[in-house]
Amino acid sequence: MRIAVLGGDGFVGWPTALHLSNLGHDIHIVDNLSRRWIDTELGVQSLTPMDSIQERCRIWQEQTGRRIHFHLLNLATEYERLKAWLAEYRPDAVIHFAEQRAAPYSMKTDRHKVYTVDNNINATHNLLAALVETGINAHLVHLGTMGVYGYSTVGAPIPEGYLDVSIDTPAGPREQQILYPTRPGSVYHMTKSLDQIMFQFYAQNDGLRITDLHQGIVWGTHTDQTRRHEQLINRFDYDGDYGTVLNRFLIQAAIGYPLTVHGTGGQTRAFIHIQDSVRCIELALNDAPQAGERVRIFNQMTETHRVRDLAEMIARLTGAEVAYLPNPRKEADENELVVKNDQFLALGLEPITLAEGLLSEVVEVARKYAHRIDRSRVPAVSAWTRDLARRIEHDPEGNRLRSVS
Ligand code: USQ
Repeated sequence: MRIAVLGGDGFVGWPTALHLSNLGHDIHIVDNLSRRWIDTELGVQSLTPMDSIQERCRIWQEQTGRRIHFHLLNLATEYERLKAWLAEYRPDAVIHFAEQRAAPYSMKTDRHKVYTVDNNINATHNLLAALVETGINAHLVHLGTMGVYGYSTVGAPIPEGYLDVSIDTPAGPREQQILYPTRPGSVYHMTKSLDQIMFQFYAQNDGLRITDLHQGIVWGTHTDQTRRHEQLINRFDYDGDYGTVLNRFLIQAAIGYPLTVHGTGGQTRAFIHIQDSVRCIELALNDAPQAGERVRIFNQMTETHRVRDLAEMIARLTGAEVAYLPNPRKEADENELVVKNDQFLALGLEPITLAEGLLSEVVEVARKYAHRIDRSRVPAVSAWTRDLARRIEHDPEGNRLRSVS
């Protein structure tokens, strides 16, 4: 297949491009390199040293003989170029990762909220309009998030996208399936909730073939392909805005930094290893809906964990100290979370779970590149409201946070 990987320079996009190229697909990365620019804005860098996207593609070709093409294009602002690109390259499938993906970044200031909405909503809508206009009938696979559901199960497992409801009508109860009601917890998660509505409309109105993957928190850094060469290494975010919880705990353990649990750590979240993430995308690509079908939704996660249990497990493994900090986010202190993921299991996914070996691999990567870590960028300083911001005064090492925010 000819596959466009939009956002193919990012944390999941890059290993996905390699995984699919390795399977023999013709891969075209389309990216505006905004994630690299955000690193510059924030004054942080990936823990792992990343080469330019062109250099990464060159090394991949040298290693495997397979070519990955790169196209510099901004989906959100260059609609005509996007349309022309699709008309010229006519991909069979489009994988859409090209969105600002960090909840804390989306909540930093009003400017970051506006940027996240402008970028994510325009990117998705431009893509949908351009797919209709060019009539190329490509299967669109979108990286959504488990966060569209909110994180409360109200006692029942979270289904894969659609909820069975019974509505009282004058003629008696009527059964229906509706999109699971969204309950985003950040501006970023809100954009993914809005994406769902756009997908529903374009599938119903124009017969676009769309799969939406509601992914949990990705952990790990290497996949089989990124391990092949030092310069194919994946990015690894450790900072308070882009670093995600399990990977952050692992690097914190590696550098002797207290594990930064927000609040009581009673938050339960869904997780998936990066290797499973790329495998799920392959499985979803091979299971495309037909034109006229509703959006196919998968829960792309393999297990759920409570934040404090993860911290305590890593503390046991590594001897790290655990710090319980005021939570900068507005979120439930404690929640139960049960999630269905039957569809990927039925397609043959064999989940990688939190095995000690894979956890230690991340700690080893972190130790190797520890000299690249700026400790002052480890604390999470983006607060969801002004009131919460007032509570975030010191980092776990006792330094005043205002000096680094
Ligand atoms: N947390 C800590 N300590 C930290 C960092 C986070 O206790 O140092 C807590 C947070 O307060 C939150 C939980 O861990 O309760 C998860 O935070 P996170 O930063 O790991 O994940 P999140 O902000 O939800 O976002 C990440 C990805 C996003 C993806 C989402 C999937 O950045 O792109 O959509 O995970 S999900 O969480 O299932 O919605």
